[in-house]
Amino acid sequence: MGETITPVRERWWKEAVAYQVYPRSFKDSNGDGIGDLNGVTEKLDYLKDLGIDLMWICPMYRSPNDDNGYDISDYHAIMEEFGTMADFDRLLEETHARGMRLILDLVVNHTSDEHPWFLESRASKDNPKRDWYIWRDGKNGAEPNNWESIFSGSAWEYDETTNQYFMHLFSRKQPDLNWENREMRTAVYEMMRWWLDKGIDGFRIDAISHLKKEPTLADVPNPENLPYAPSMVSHLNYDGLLDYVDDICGNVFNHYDIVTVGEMNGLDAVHAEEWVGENRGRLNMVFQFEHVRLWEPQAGLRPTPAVLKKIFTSWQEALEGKGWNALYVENHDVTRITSRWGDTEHHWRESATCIAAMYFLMQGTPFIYQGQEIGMTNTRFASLADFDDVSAKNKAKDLKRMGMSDAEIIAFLTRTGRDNSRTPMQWDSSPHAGFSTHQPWLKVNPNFEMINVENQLHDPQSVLNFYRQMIHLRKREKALVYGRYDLLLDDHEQIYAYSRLYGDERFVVLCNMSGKAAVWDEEALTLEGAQCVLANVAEWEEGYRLRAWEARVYKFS
Ligand code: TEU
Ligand code: CA
Repeated sequence: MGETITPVRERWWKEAVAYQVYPRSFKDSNGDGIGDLNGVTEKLDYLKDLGIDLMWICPMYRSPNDDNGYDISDYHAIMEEFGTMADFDRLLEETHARGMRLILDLVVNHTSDEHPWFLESRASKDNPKRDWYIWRDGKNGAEPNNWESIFSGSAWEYDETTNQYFMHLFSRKQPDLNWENREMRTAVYEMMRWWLDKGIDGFRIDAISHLKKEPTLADVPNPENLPYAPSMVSHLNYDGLLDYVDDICGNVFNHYDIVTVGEMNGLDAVHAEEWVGENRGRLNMVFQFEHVRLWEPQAGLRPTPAVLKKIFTSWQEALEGKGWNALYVENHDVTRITSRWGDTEHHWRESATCIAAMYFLMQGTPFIYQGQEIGMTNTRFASLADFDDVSAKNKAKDLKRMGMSDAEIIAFLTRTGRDNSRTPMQWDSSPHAGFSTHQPWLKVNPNFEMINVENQLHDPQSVLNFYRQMIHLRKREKALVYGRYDLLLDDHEQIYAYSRLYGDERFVVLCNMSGKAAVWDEEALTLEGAQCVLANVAEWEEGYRLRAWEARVYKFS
């Protein structure tokens, strides 16, 4: 303690609390069972009241919907099911009218195969847009190389018209753009400016780690020995990627007062500063993946506090005084955090709020994914037909081919599937959880009568009210925004504890990440002179003891 702290520059987006909306599942305003933009506008007061300053909305562009909007066929139009451009303009205006900001999802690793650029590109080998995508001849009558798509199967699709294959790292309806092509980049930059000139406040940049491909497109060695898809090794965070990022920033981002967050799978804390260092002039934050580990074999197992401490602390320390980052535990691609790390059976409320305090009060801009603030959980899938996600459907086919039974496949996808976080938002206990008046596009989680916004709004002990209190605490206390992070009780097997130090102020966050009571020694961490400013258990006891999944925040002054 008492060391000098490097001052970090104060910025609105560092003080902001962010919220991610998955529009298809947030709120249906016109009774067709599909969430839409007017539904989001309807709920802006709810978000404002929760304390949200910044909203990231997942793709709402024109799309054939193979990957729920991440396959864009027109960057300048709104998906019909979501509404119109006028609806979007009103959403933006109403967001700004409430003093909140809105960022869009920028999906430029690929387009839809129905995008006019791709239709032209596939038309002939000498089409001017041929080189906007990645085309290759087959090798010995098969795919150009052994890369696998992240959504199963080969990363190449054969196209009869010109007897060549095109690359798709995601679904076969998501052909990858060729970032080596300058004309393509120029067109993409124009599109970005078009939205920024409309007045949006920034972008979350989708799948940015994949923009740069290994130039020789060589086979990946020994794919069967890799813990996950070989594709990820050869085209994830490849050398030269930062040159593309510099080009995007130089041509577009740096000319606007905006916030940018890159989805950066494959980045570790050691290299984080290259991406978000304040002096680098690149991105403001990244969504790193180290704590998510969705695609690793152990997916579904609860990580130990030791592992969480190691990962989070490495990121906090690497960026202290140098750069900023996004904090998150959920999004539309991962399972629900209380199901994944917590204990929905015995300590649902406590574990949901304990995990919240753990990640939210570190240094960085916290993001909340819709429904996380009420402790939504993974759902139940009765049959394979209950899955909607293209990656789940492809995976199911693969597993079936490998000889797995339907029951085994359902169990696997229940544990790992992205549909878990895409079930409709649970607003109240009326039919369809108040999401819609119509049967929703994806089944509502059967626990909606217990877990919903309405039940929690007026219950002071609810997960929702814990989030609200925590958000308002962070807004009051600059130390919780800018203060330095230090890990405490490093070797404790149950408790994740850390402090935030800012000038003379010090906060201590204590989270028992286990289902058993935990004690610690006063010599290791004293609370003398401190005041409890937040707790997830009403009648908390004084002393050096935390109950199962208990979280407390103390202020020293
Ligand atoms: O996800 C991208 C994504 O998950 C990869 O960056 C990741 O590296 C990979 O899945 C495997 O590790 C984004 C969106 O969040 C997701 O919903 C989309 O399906 C995907 O891009 C394609 O646009
Ligand atoms: Ca609708």
